[in-house]
Amino acid sequence: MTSGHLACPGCAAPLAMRLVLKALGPNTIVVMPACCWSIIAGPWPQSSLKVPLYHTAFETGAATASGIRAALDVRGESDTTVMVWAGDGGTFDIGIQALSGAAERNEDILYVCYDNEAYMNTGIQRSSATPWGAWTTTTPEGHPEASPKKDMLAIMAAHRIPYLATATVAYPLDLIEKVRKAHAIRGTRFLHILSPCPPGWKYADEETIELARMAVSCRVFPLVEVEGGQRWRVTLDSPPEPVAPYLHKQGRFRHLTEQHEAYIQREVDARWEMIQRRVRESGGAPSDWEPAAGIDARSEGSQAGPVSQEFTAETTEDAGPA
Ligand SMILES: Cc1ncc(C[n+]2csc(CCOP(=O)(O)OP(=O)(O)O)c2C)c(N)n1
Ligand code: SF4
Ligand SMILES: [Mg+2]
Repeated sequence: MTSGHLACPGCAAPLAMRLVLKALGPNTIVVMPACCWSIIAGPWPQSSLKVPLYHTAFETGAATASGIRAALDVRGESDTTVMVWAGDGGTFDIGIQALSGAAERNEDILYVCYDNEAYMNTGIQRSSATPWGAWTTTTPEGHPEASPKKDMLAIMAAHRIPYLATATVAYPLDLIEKVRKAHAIRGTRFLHILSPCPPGWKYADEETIELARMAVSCRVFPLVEVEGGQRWRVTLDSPPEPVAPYLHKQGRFRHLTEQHEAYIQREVDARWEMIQRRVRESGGAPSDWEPAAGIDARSEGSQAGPVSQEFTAETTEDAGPA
């Protein structure tokens, strides 16, 4: 990736791409459904990406990548990485059918979702990755997001793909290490990168890295990896910070009351406990980690129920300090 991209100032998404490509190297083909990055790359031939970039329809990221993979295999080019680079809308919502199909077939692709928690390219509409209580243009003040963020990690783990992980731009070494692991594995690999967006989340441009760091430290976005759908590991842990300061930094949450914040804190704590349970069930941090041998590297996984509650009057009344 070169300079000259077209992202807004402070956008985390170009940094995420630069780190991922640094770890993957030039023998990479990028498949990109419609998203902010379709614009960020810039128009050909001035694209800021110096690897082949295939712009594709919104719902077809994983299907297009599967086809390119098959064509490369016919040509004997098995070393080329085929990477889908999609937003949360293109992954959690409209692209999930193609993604689920590819994961179930264990296609030999790397799927990266950079998650800015809304449809940013078209003007900040909510997606199923938008967190509960957040403002967007389709969940305006008075009617904030009423569903919990879809648990994509659990959904992908249930597909028992060889490798999946969460990462964010505030921890570049953790991110690069995960991409390297994914690169060494064949089969479907999924990387979920939290990607703060200043205009969408409504914060100052220079606070992107700090917000990404806070999302991890308050456990809104834990850094984990899952091997074979079964072996869960937290890759970065520290004493938890409260969620409220993270919320207060973002204009999209400014309408929330203390009760709402307390409710979000309880949801975050409950999800963290679910992740801890999975880590314990899978025997804790695997010390004998080895790249999976190949596309048959599947194993049985465990499943847990989602954590959810409607944004209702009852929620507001019930909510209180945990
Ligand atoms: C089938 C279809 N519906 C709608 C659109 C319009 N569209 C283009 S980008 C986009 C938003 C993508 O959101 P997301 O995947 O989260 O990526 P972001 O823009 O946030 O980076 C939408 C709705 C489209 N291109 N194709
Ligand atoms: S709208 Fe957000 S995600 Fe899109 S380019 Fe701007 S800062 Fe990045
Ligand atoms: Mg998005």
